[in-house]
Amino acid sequence: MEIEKITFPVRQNETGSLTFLEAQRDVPFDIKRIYYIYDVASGARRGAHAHKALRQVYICIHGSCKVLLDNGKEREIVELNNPWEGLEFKGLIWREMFDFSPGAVLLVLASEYYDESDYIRDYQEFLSYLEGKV
Ligand code: T46
Repeated sequence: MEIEKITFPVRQNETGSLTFLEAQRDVPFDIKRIYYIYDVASGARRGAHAHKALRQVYICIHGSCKVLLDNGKEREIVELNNPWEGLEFKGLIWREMFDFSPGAVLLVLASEYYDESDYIRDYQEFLSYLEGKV
């Protein structure tokens, strides 16, 4: 699967923990946008789309959630449950987020401003788009 796990620096002492990340250093692109998903209803699924060009890193900064990844050939489920760990998408990947723990917060670092035309929100269209790219 075209993903990479990134481990961010942690500074920890008896008073608590701090994690930081710097664009082009800990995250391999310039960050133009940050957004976060929270207050997710019990049992809800989000996502069900792919991005054509957007570069992203997902970080579950509180609680946990699972991400179903599908590159058209294989499927994999990754659990995110560490505030110091990022999931980088490195290819065209269909994704669905589910199993959010109560209070979970999924933070996303993105390389571009919001652009709906970058989304593929239909699975058949995703497969066709993949074929066109091969
Ligand atoms: C992703 C996952 C993890 C905006 O207006 N601006 C924005 O920057 C974003 C991200 C969304 N929106 C609008 C578009 C929809 O009307 O907010 C609404 C909810 O977005 P969406 O249904 O795409 O939410 P998710 O949770 O399915 O997906 C979002 C991101 O869109 C996506 O890039 O990777 O979070």
